[in-house]
Amino acid sequence: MVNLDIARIFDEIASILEIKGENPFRIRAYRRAARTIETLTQDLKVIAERGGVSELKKIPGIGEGIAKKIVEIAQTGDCKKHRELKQEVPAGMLELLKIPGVGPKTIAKLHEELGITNIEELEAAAKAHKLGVIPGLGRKVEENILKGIEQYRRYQGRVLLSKALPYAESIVKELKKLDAVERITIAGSLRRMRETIGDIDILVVSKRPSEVMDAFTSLEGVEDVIAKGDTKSSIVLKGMDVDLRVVESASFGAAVHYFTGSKHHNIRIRELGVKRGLKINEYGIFRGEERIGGENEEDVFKSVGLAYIPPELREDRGEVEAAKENRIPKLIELSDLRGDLHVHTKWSDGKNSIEEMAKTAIALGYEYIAVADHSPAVGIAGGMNEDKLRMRQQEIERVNATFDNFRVLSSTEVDIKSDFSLDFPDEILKELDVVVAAVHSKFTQDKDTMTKRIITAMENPHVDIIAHPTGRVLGKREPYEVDMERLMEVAHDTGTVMELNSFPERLDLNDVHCRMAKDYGVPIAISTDAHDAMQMRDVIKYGVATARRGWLEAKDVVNTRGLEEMMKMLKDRR
Ligand code: DGT
Ligand code: CA
Ligand code: CA
Repeated sequence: MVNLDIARIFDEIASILEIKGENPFRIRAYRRAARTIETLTQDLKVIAERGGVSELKKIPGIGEGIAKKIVEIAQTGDCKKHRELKQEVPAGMLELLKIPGVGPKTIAKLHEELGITNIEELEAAAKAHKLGVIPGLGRKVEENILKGIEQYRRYQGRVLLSKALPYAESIVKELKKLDAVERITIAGSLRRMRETIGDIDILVVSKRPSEVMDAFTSLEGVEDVIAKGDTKSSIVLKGMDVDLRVVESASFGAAVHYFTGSKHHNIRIRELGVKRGLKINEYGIFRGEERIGGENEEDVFKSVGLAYIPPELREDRGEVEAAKENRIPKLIELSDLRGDLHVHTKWSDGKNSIEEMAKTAIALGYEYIAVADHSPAVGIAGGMNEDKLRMRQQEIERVNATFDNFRVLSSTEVDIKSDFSLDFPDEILKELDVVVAAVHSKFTQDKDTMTKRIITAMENPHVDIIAHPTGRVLGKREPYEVDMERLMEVAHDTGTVMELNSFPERLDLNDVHCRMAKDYGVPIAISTDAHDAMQMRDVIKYGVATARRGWLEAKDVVNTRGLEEMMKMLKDRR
């Protein structure tokens, strides 16, 4: 149980209470606790084990009742209240909560007025225009619900990379402890670092598979064992399906290649094999009946005359052709990064001070960060007014005076307003080291308007970077409509950098857009948008993974440069 799991339990308790129309104060208490826990920098389980209820109660937003539940969850991995509540509402109604734009209040209303208890009933009612007449809902809501259902179905069964990766890594760590495990690796879409993952695939070499399978199916947190055999077992863990395959040593490389996929990539490789009279499958590389290779993954590529292709590129998007002609890029790595050009501090909605963010950045080996606190229009995010901005400048200077080889750059994430204007005047923007501009409102403007809105920002000579250029939030908000090719043209012409926001639910630009940027010669800033120091450390790997999937090399990314060269790239307007 990690903090996020505990927060999820309290959120679900709050939602069920809300569906049932219970006391709003209790509901709010659970929600507040969930928000607190989500952003907590220490491990709740550790606190609960060390200090019990009394220490937990010291955390703001956590009262006696909730503290007790945290102790219960820490000790038993389960919460009785949560389990009981879940039995009081139909499972289908709880599933409705996962539809973007449908909250507990709406669910309660839909149930009361129309007796709706699941997605199918909701969809039918919306299509028959029965929701429009319910007070407080209306036609617009009806439309949004239908869109939400469609979106939910598209993501159904898939989880974010950032959810799957830590669990997969901990499974690998556990199984590695077994003597029976000779080699082990993650495969599938997770190894390719796709932004969402259908199921986790793990491969093991062992001469004693039943021992491995026993350990696998009895891992802590296993919710269900779907299949258990000597070569393959499947479990459900934290709501995710996990497949484990045990193969023999001589097949390992071939199996890793096969189960890493993608399927389309595999088909291309197999076809190349056929042309050379080879049979390539998950057991090895064969000429007739004879196995001629397959112990290591490299064998597969060599056997068909290709250079090694990194997993992130294996989507049949031209990587086979590139490998044939020795044009596989030298993909960017985490260690290439020398700074972060988009972080928040306490001066807007961040949790850490400038100094704390700087020290963490130094520990990461960075040479600079740009503190890009929000502008006034983003009120809910504690946007700074001009006075606050000036006060912050003094603190930046004070902090910078304490460092020799590190620089805090003063920056803002200035809002691009729906009337195309920027939320700070030019006189303010020109004083800042770095200006990051982004859209935070009116996501529904039409494509031409939105494109023009962002282009207008790019044309402002003070704007250096466009943050999260499509505004998407995976599974929650679709990207707004925008002409990406046009944006790339203008970014190129104006010398504007495009951000790759590393937040796992954003990854915006996405992999395909990154590659488009490279084709247009538009540099990318891989930034975290971190709201605390831990995030700055933890989410950057998802940005780098997406950049790799977008074929980016270190030279395509501005923040692989040292301070001076990076600033020169930002300021060199064409
Ligand atoms: P996911 O789990 O939906 O995120 O995506 P993957 O790519 O992990 O797909 P999965 O788990 O169904 O299968 C793992 C890999 O196994 C897949 O990437 C390629 C390989 N594979 C599965 N089925 C086939 C197939 O019918 N033909 C070929 N050539 N490869 C397959
Ligand atoms: Ca998979
Ligand atoms: Ca699978």
